[in-house]
Parts: sequence; structure tokens; C-alpha cells
Amino acid sequence: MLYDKARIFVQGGAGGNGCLSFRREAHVPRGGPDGGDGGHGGAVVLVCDDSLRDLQTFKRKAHYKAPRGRNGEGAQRHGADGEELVVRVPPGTHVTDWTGATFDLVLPGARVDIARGGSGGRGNKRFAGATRQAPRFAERGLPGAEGWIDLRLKLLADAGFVGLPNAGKSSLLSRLTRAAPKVADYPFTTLEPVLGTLEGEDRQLVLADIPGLIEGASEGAGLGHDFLAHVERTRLLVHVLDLAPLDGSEPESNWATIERELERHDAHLARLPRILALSKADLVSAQDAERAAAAWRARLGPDTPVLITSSATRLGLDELAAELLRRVPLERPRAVDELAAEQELAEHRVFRPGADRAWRVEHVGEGAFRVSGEPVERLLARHDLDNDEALAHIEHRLHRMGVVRALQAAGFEPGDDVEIAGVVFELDRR
Ligand SMILES: Nc1nc2c(ncn2[C@@H]2O[C@H](COP(=O)(O)OP(=O)(O)OP(=O)(O)O)[C@@H](O)[C@H]2O)c(=O)[nH]1
Ligand SMILES: [Mg+2]
Repeated sequence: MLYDKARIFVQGGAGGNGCLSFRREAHVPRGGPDGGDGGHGGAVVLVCDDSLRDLQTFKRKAHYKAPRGRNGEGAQRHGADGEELVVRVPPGTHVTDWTGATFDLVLPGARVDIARGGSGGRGNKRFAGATRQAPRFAERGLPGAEGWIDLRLKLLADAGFVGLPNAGKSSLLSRLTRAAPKVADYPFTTLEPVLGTLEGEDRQLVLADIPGLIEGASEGAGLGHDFLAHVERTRLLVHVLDLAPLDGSEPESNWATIERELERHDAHLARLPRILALSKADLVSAQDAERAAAAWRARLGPDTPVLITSSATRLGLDELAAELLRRVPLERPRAVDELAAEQELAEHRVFRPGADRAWRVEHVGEGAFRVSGEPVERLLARHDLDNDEALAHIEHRLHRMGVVRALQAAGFEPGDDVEIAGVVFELDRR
């Protein structure tokens, strides 16, 4: 069973709370504020690890929570940051987070900060100033980012075997590599992609045997559709075409069916280089096989090698192996470079601090207003609302942010109710 999909919950650690504390010294009757800051919460980080082959580990464990930051302490001691939680995924993992942002983990060692930790709260020491020498409040740490993420594994094979069910794909893979896929005389024997390694003199190629495709596969018919995603990243396709289909169908129309489905799934697949492997040559005469091959060469042109093969007699298998080793480019494929570039961009996107400064003010009824938006909601989350001094601080910040001015512009008068993040205040009580 190939586990190529998983859904997991990730949660960055909460920030530690800032500390409310005053210095105590034998000779100083009333010491100054000395509460330290809370530590940052740990992040959940996805790391690409090439010792992993699939997403199996996520079947057993679906929740990943990074540790929280420690609380600040007196004597200006800051809380320790929470450690990051590393979640390892195999190369070829495609990630979609809860906002819809996507990331590809292709190269071993690549990292994505998938759930940031919350920032720590500031200790009361930080709020001391000329006008407020003894602040009796400290900030709370903020919660970390959290949500469900979807993981999808797209195999990273060099070449993919495609063809109708029963065409002989698995038989070829089992002859060319040490993989032992199931082979049987009924369609859809192969239910999941199987990988095998073709050993060349100086290099190895990873070959993927894909479940048989049928008419309509690109729209979801049969099994192949789910697995077409796996051939997206191959560099070459081996189209396996049965010379003597048992069901009496025409090789020409069988060939066209597969090519059409590949094209419909993704135009990029249609442009990948091909090898046409005419299969089961032992079931037809040598002359018929040669005649068919000549016709295919004429039809496909010089860029597509056409080989006569038989898994039963090993006819043409050395040639197929040699052709694969020759055709799969030595240099890292462009697609992977592009993915790596995207990956850097993706990481960039992740590490950029939230730039959203937006909040808005609404008049929701007689003497009632609502303020929404991340910065104001964060301000509230930061503080203990039962603490008068903290409330005064919030009010001060709302003035500074221009929220009170905006409220006044909307018709607010001192004493009116203002709701922020579900909490109702009376602002500007004077
Ligand atoms: N005579 C002969 N039979 C073959 C040859 N290759 C495959 N077969 C037979 O064809 C049938 C299908 O072979 P598979 O390799 O399972 O075909 P597949 O394309 O992987 O099929 P699916 O997994 O169902 O898509 C089996 O009964 C094989 O024994 C061949 O070269 N000669
Ligand atoms: Mg098969």
C-alpha cells in the first residue's frame, strides 16, 4: 500500500506570558518593575527527508504541536523560546495549508515553516516610562498559528510506464529492475504505482509503473487518474502498447486513447519525451512485429524510439534499458530546478511577518460600534481584561492606532459601547 495522501493538524506553540513583577531589595522600599518577557512559541517545521518513501507515518499520528514559550520571570529574566517541532516528509511532498498556500518539498533538507509559534508577551518592565513608573500589568503570549494541512506525495521517478490495463507494464518493470510488481492476466492488476531502480553503469534511474489508464482517466474513470499526478514529474514516458490485445482492440486506437488522457490531464505530460515499447512480441510473428514497428516509426517520427519487446523472451529489453539510460537527461531536470526556485519563494512567503495592519470600524446600532481586524484583536488577546491598568493601556493603544479617531468619525461618543473580538467596552469614560 502506497500512502500518498495525508491530512494532519499542525499548531505552533503559544508564546510565554510576560511577567508582572517588582524588584525587591532590602534597602529599597519600593523597587521598580522587573518582569521579564515571555519566550516565543516553537514553530512546526516540515523538513524534506530522503530516507522516507511515503506518508505512512501520518496514518498513525495526525496532530503535531510545537512546545510553548516559557513565561517571563522577575529580575528581568526572559522565558526560554519553545523548540521547533520538526515533521519529516518524503521528497516529492506537495503541501496545501489552511489558507490555500502551497509548498513543494522536493530537495532533501528543504524546510517550510508551516505553523509559526506565537510571540511572547512583554513583561511589565517594558511598559515603564516617565508617566507610568510602576506598570501593574504585563502582556500575555499569543497563540501560535494552527490548522489542517494536506500532504500529497508525487513520486519522483525518472521515467513512467503508461498504457492501458494489461498492456504489460508491470512485466516490463519486473524484468528491467528488481521490483516485483504483481503481474496477472486481468486488467487493473496494479493498484498503486510501483517503483523500481534500473542500474546503469554509472547511474541509476527510478522507473515508475503506473496503474493502467483508460478512456476518461483524466476525468476520474478507472484507477489511473489519481496516479497521473505521479508521472507529472517524470522526465520521460515509456508508452507500453500491446501488439496483440486479447480483447481484439486496435493498437492504433489504444495508443490514441492513452495519449489523449495524458494530454487532458496536463499539457506538460503531452510534451514529455516518449519511448514506444511494443509489448508481447512473442505473441505475434517476427514479421508482423517488424511491420508494426515500421508503421509506428513512420507515424511518430525520428524523435520517438520504437522498440519491439517481450517480457516473456526478453526480446528488446537490453535495448529498452539502454534507450532509457541514454534518453533521461543526466543533468537535473528543469522541472526540479523550477520547483526548487518555487520552494525558495514559498519559504520566503512563509517567513515574511504578517504585514496585515488592517482594522475597521462599524456602526452596528444605537450607541454601539464594532472594531475588527487582526491588530486590534491581537491587542486584546495580549492583555488581562480584568486588570484596570491593562485596560487603560489598551485604550491608550487604541488612541495611538487611530481607532478612537475612526470611531469618532463614525459617530461614537464617550460612553458608547465598543465591541472588539466579542468583548464589549465602554471607551473614554471620563
Ligand atoms: N506472452 C506474453 N505475455 C505477457 C508479456 N508481458 C505481459 N504478459 C501478460 O500480460 C498480462 C498483463 O501483464 P501485466 O504486466 O500485469 O500488465 P499491466 O500493464 O501491468 O496491467 P495492469 O497492472 O492491470 O494495468 C499478464 O498475464 C502477463 O503475463 C509478454 O511479453 N508476453
Ligand atoms: Mg500492472
